[in-house]
Amino acid sequence: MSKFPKEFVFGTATSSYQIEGAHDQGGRTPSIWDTFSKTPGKVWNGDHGDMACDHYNRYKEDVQLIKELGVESYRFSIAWPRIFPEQGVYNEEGMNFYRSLIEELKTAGIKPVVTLYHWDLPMWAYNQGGWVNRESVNWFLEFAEVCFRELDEHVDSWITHNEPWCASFLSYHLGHHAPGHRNIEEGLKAAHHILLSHGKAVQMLKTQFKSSTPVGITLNLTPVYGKTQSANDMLAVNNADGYTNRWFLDPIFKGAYPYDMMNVFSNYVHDFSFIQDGDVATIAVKCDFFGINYYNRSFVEYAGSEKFLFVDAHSDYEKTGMGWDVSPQEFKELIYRLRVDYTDLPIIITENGAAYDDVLEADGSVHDKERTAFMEKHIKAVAELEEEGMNIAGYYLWSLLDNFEWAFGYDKRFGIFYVDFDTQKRYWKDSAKRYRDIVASRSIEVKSNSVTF
Ligand code: GBH
Repeated sequence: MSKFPKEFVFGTATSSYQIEGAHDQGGRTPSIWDTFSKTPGKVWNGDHGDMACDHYNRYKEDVQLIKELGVESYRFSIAWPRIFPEQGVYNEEGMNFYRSLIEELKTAGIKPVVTLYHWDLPMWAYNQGGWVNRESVNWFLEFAEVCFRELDEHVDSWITHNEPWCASFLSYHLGHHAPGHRNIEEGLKAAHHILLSHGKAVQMLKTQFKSSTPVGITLNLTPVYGKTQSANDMLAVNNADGYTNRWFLDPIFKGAYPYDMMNVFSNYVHDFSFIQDGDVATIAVKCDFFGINYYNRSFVEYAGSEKFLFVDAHSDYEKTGMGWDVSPQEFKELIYRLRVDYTDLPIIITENGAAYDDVLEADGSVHDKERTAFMEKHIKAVAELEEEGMNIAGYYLWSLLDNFEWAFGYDKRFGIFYVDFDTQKRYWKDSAKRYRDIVASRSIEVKSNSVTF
């Protein structure tokens, strides 16, 4: 049995567009996700976030669920178009929603961890080029400034950005996420401006506001493994690792983009002048913790020089409902590597979880065995990392509620609470009960036979 230390924080996480709904309430204007999800063919079944979990109107009920779950902390994000519905126009009513939410959390004894940007870029910003335009750094700073000014004294930790890889490459290069562009130069520019806005926001919080609230950034990291040990497959591994992990880790922790990837990208992009002198030093600003969202390892192979960098290979691992490899051992290996190659900052697992096809029984129960086992394996891995001195400061389960799973709409359920999207009723899944027990005992004992270490 593994015990968690007193200071270790258990939590659960969500994001604004995925749960809030109320798309036209409180002065909010559309974000790129409103537009993208209403563009035919972009999101499964034509789903969108107009209603989502209606959390904007039901946040009190949801805070009660978090309280009953017994976790110490809740991570959520702020919808930028609620705060600045138009460029330069601050909307107090939007801010009031987050003030009320935070007040409710505090009353329930739950620590708010706030992400500034979890992908809902206002359309007014997109209409001027979005993250591809270097001006986006200033737009973001204006947004960050009012959030810091209004909320800093009530917030436990700030996260500037959630998963810059998704907000840039997946959105502007691969086109799977809003705004759905397919242009590598745009992807690189978006990534750079997002990282730069992170560095500048951290500087602003620390110098202008003289705040001591811990601040960090969250990356999605995917440890990469090759189908074989052949030189070609190892090249694919290096490319995949460079594309998904190092392009973000290196500027943040080493103050330089990885030269090998710069070289690879220069086959596609010929002008890197968007990376200006001094930018990378700003990106490398010292933070107080490092956030990681961990879902799966990736398994790749080389597919010929005409293909882009690498392709996904078939792996015989057990899969989640997303088709992602269940890979807690690789999660541990990722942390070891970060400790050797990158940072000794406290690491917070700001997301970990899994989607499965859940069945709501007539009596209101949901027996989500697989999700429960997934959660146990990963929490056990965290406990072991803790015991090995890896300095993991917290673990946030993704997600509190079934919600709008981006390009997959409502088809994929990540919640530990089941949401009936017709009635908006919430139900405890078995995984939520198990998580409640783990948090209450602050220890993990894995009973299920399917869990092996
Ligand atoms: C997170 O992103 C988001 O922060 C959150 O909003 C979202 O709901 C949640 O995860 C669940 O998806 O094809 O095997 O290479 C997830 C980031 C990045 C995880 C890409 C899976 C690649 C899978 N994802 N990654 S694979």
